[in-house]
This record gives sequence, C-alpha cells and structure tokens, in this order.
Amino acid sequence: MTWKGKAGIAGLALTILLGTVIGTYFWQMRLQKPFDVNMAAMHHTGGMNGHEHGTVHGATSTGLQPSLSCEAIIAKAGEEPVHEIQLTAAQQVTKLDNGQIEEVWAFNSLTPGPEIRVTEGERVRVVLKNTDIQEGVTVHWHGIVLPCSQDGVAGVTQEAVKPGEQFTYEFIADHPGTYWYHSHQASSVQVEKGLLGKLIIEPLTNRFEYDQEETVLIQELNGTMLMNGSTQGVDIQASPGQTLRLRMINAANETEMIRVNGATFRIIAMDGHDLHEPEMLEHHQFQVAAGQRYDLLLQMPRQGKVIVESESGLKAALGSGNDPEPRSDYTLFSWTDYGTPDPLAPVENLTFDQSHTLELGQNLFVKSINGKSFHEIPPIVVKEGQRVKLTIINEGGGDHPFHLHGHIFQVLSRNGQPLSGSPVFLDTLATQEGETYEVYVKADNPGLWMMHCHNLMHASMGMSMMFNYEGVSTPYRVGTKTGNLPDL
Ligand SMILES: [Cu+2]
Repeated sequence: MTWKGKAGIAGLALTILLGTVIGTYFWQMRLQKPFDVNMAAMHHTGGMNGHEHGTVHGATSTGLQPSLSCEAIIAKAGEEPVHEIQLTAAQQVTKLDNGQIEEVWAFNSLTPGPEIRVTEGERVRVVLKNTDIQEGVTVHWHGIVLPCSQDGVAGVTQEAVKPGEQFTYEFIADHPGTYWYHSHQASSVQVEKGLLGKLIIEPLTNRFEYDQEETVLIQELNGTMLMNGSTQGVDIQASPGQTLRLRMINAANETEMIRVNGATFRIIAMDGHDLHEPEMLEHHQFQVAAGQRYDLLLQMPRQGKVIVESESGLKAALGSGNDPEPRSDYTLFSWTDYGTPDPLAPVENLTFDQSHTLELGQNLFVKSINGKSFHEIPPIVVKEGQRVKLTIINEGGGDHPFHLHGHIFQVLSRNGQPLSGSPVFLDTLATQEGETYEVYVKADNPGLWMMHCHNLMHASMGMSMMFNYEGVSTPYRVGTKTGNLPDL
C-alpha cells in the first residue's frame, strides 16, 4: 500500500474513533440533563428531543396499586416543642481568612451556614428562602430519617425554590447525633459554592460523659479546603484533664484521613449513631469519607495541645501550650472490628425479603451502578416492612461513599467478613476500590429516596439511583423542562 493509502486509512480510523468518542459523550450527557423524568416511575419521556422512549420500571407505573403521593407524607401532628429556624440562600462575595476573595452562595450570609442545634424529640421547622439563586435551591437533611416530602430533593420531593419563593420544612428530630444539611438542587455545584451547614441533635440522655463539645466541618469551597470556614483550621479552648467531644463532618467530596496527636481518644459515634463499648485509641488515624461524620471523645493531657489534623492540612488545635511532638507513624483505625457486639442488637439469623447487588464503577464518561447511570439504573422497589440486603461492590473509579436518604442501615460484613465489634449504623458507607460490603436496610420509611455516591462529582456523573416504595408517587419531575436537576 502506498504511503498516501496508509495515511488515508489512518485518517479514516481516527475520524471514526473521534466520532464514536464525541457521539458517546453526547449520548451520555443527555442523561445528566434529561428533559422530563418521573423518579417514582422512572419512565423517562424525552431525553433531549422530547420523544417517548425508554422503559417502564417500578410498581407505580402499572397503575394497579393505590398511589400515595410523597407530598402527602408529612410529619405527624403533635405537641413537641417547636424549634424554628430561618435559612436564606443568597449570592455574596466573601473574603477568606487568607485574603482570598470568593464568590459564594451562602445560607444567612455564612458558609458553612448557621449551625442548627436542636434537642432529640423536638419538632424542627425551617423556613427556607431564596434571594437570588436563579436555578433554585433546596435543603436536604443529610442522615435524618424524616417524611418523604421533607427530604429536600429537587424534582423528587419538591420543586427547587426559586428567587423570591420559600419552602417550610418540618420534621421531628428522632435520632440524636451529628448531621449536616445542604442543597440538593444541582448539588455538586451548590455544595461547592457553599450551601451547607451543621445540624446537631443533642441527646436527651447521654451514653458518654464529657465536659464540653465542639463541631468541625470540612468543606471544599470553590476548590479551597476549609475547616469551619477557615483555610487554616480552628483553635479550640480546652482545659488540661477535660474530656471533650469533637464532632467531625466531612462535607467535601474526597475521603479525609484524620490524625490525632497528643491525646488518647475514642471514636464514640459514626454518622451520628453511638458505637458500643469503643476502646481507647492512641496514635491512630482514621478515614472520614465524604458525607460521613465521626464523633471523638478526647482526653486533654495535663499540659500542651492536642492536634487533630486532616490530610488536606486543616488543623484543629485543642487546648494551650506547646504542640505535641510531630509524628509520622499512625495505625489505621478499623471500624469493622472496633468496640464490642451489642447484646441488645444481635444481627444473626436475619432473613431478607429482597437482596440486590450494586456494582459501583465507571464507563467511558460516566460513573455507573451495575453499568448504568442516573435514571437508566432500575430503581430498587420495596414494600414497607421488608428487610433488604444490599451488596455494595466498589469496582473502581475512586472512593465511593454510598449514601441512602431517609434510612439508617446496618453494616453486616466487609469483604465477606462479618463485623466483629460494635454494630455500625450508617447513612453513608465508605467504600474503596476492590471492597465489598453487605448492609441491611429495614424498609420502614415509605417514600422515594435517593441513593447515590456522596462524592457529589461522581453523583453528577451518574452514580445516583432511587430506593422507592411501591405505590408512592410524586407530582414533581426531574429534568430541563422543570429545571429540577438534583444531582447536577
Ligand atoms: Cu463515587
């Protein structure tokens, strides 16, 4: 073959390859911005061109079951004391403590937004207003078990709240612990721009004793890592010998390795839920995945500071005096065999009504679950009262902290090995490449619930699906037609 002939064939091959890549890209991107999708029926009409195509999944689409609207599932009337808060979302320009100027979106002019602190059993009422965020905002209460209509997912449980509009959330703070809140409209954009905050539910009776407590939240604001809004970190006053509860929230997208130097400590809660008989740790580091919370109980030394430091260089300095000697040898904390089994919460001999395997991975341009993305992933459809086993496998593409809305699930095993320490109840499961976890979800909260990777960039690339209850419908729609794009 002549040189020209070879060049011609190579050129043709390159054109076909480029065409395929570009074609695949646009084919995948239509999923990110669908036209009109009902997340209860997952019957998508449209894609970008408005044609009817795709398949019908889920029970509600048969039209045989009586339909209960998510909108009608609200907090029960009651006499609980009401804790009312106003959150106003607005654009603003903020100067960080390193002098950097940032255009942010804030709740009540703050990022993180105001700390919401309530007591277990209270009725929480939050009036959300949007001043000037054109695409609309919502508030999702991360980790809270609440009625479907209050979950704050644009296009599933409500319309995004547009400028000049408002929405009132109401739920009972049933489970004490460390939580957070964030917008679930275009979440990968809006959380990074600053629409998030701490939510603490104080217990009526405390299993652990301590003299004081503090909360630190790690976030990524327009690419800059912050701890409680600071580029450096925080100084926390604490006296020698005191016991301090440190609540840590990872509201950023990547897993944070946290090191504690200068004190012994216990990890007393994960995702807000107390651990059973947690042992004392010394010279340990632990990983807090995106969306997760860890509560530490620290014993302040007789003299000197305690340093709690993240891999990204953010530091909480507790107490006063000299810093502890820097060290590099830390033991990695293992939560699957920490503490002791709780005789009151046995997990043996569970039988399941449904079992599903979810493979978290990636294709060419998307993050996927079982090879599919977004609303092309068939929803899990359950009935109230069912016991559901999920086998979650991380096939690659990074850490995938897997978050289920509206439920607290129990971790049963890691890589085939049953948990041997404290029972672990989570709303966000940290998974790393090659790991397999089994978790138990009790279907006890009828509604339409998102289940997605809490690296919100991964969610925005398709790692997001639904956990739906049979017979529950929604009047809301996801897509460019309504402008509700919860994962974008
Ligand atoms: Cu992920």
